[in-house]
Amino acid sequence: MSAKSSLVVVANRLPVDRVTGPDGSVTWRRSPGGLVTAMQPVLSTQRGTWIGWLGDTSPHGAPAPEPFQLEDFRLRPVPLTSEEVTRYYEGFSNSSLWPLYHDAVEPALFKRRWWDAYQRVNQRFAEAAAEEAADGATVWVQDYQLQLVPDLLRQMRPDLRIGFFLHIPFPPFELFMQLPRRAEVMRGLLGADLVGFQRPLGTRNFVNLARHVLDLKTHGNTVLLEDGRKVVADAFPISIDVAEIERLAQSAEVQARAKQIRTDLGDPKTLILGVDRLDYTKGIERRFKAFRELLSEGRLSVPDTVMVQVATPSRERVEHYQSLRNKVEREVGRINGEYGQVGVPAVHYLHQSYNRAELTALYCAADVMVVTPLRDGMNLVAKEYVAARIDDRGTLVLSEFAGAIDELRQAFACNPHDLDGLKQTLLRAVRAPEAEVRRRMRMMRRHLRAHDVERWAASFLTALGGDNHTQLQNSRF
Ligand code: GDG
Repeated sequence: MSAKSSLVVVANRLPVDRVTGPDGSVTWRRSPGGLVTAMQPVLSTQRGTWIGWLGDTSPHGAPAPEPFQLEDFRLRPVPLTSEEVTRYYEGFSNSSLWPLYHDAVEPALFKRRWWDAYQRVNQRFAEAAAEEAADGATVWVQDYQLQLVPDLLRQMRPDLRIGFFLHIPFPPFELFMQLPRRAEVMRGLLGADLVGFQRPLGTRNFVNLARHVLDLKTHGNTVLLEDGRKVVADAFPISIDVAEIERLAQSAEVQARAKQIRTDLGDPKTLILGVDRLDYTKGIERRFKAFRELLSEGRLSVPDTVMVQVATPSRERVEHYQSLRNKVEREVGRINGEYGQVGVPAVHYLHQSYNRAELTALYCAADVMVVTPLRDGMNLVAKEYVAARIDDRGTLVLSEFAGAIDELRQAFACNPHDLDGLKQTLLRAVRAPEAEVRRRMRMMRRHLRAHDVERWAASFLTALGGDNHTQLQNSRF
């Protein structure tokens, strides 16, 4: 066995984007993202390895691409066939687990062959981790696509410290019990020493389910397994690279671009912004409906107020996402048809991906940011918007169903299911007096600066590795 790294990160995707040269040659560039930024310092000091999929497909039985070095990282690709992408990724992960874990806002679909692929692919990731990890190493497994990895890995390598972090909500008993393979999923997660969630609610749901699905003893946040091993569950709210966003927001280019965006929009009094992956959990339709009703009642009007909605393309081969796109685009057409003017649409809808600088310029240009998910693990967009507001201006309308609401207490909180309430909140955010706007934004920025993504990673790894942690567990029984 080639035991190498004292820290291994296992995630569905490697943190790289494919770059195709003019001659057709393929190279890889580090993709921007909070997780990779947070992990970089620890990975580089600990000869770390990141295991994940490159995002392409390989023919069945083809040899796995060789591990490679990218900047400070060692990357170990895990190959997937196109059938596995369909069944493991688009199927079980994104058509069964994703909707079920998000309050079943769309019905979760289950197919037995999806589960078989999910198991097979989780086994492959676990084997790769077992090969890469040094004796007694720490392995940190990420997210819902890989919930079986902790236990599979523990069976192969009982010497490892294994952590798992779930980026999305962990559902309550009533929903989780629908999962045909609920016991296997719980067993998979319980292979970890530490299971992390975004919110305390996820922790509570998990500990409850360990009791009810597997009949295990629990004490506070700790689950006691039959063999005496203890698993701790806890909340570790994820964050963003605050310094990086502030640096972008301070740059002359981004500031000039923010001005230009407002000019291009006809210098509206109020620019309302939404930025989301085009996903049915994000409540995009709810906010359009609220905006349309406010326009129809004359409480907002074009061209004084315009809305920009970035809807980044996502999971386009999954059926729920295709029908969502149709519904959203029909609604945009309806709003613009009824309330737009020549040269001034009411909603500027952008079904495209942008670079970080352009996103930051949009955050800086906005007066009101609307983040209205029906359920969301955290929502980093809300945090990025706050970090970008180095001028202490701009208001944030934030759903009570996003994990971020626990920390961004000065946002204008809304229940996106309550349309009248959402309209009221949106109006309050549009009309908030400047002194109040600044006070709210200042407090949220202060919180974020003290709680960035580096701190998140450090607190998880400390909890996973620290002796204190083990002592704490032992003292509870
Ligand atoms: C999952 C959980 C949890 C968006 N459009 C573009 C772009 N983005 C970036 C945003 C932000 C990220 O994507 C989206 O993060 P969110 O947190 O908002 O949502 P999910 O993708 O659903 O993430 C979520 C998160 O994991 C982390 O744990 O917060 O609850 O669902 O960073 O800026 N980035 C670029 N171009 C775009 O067009 N470059």
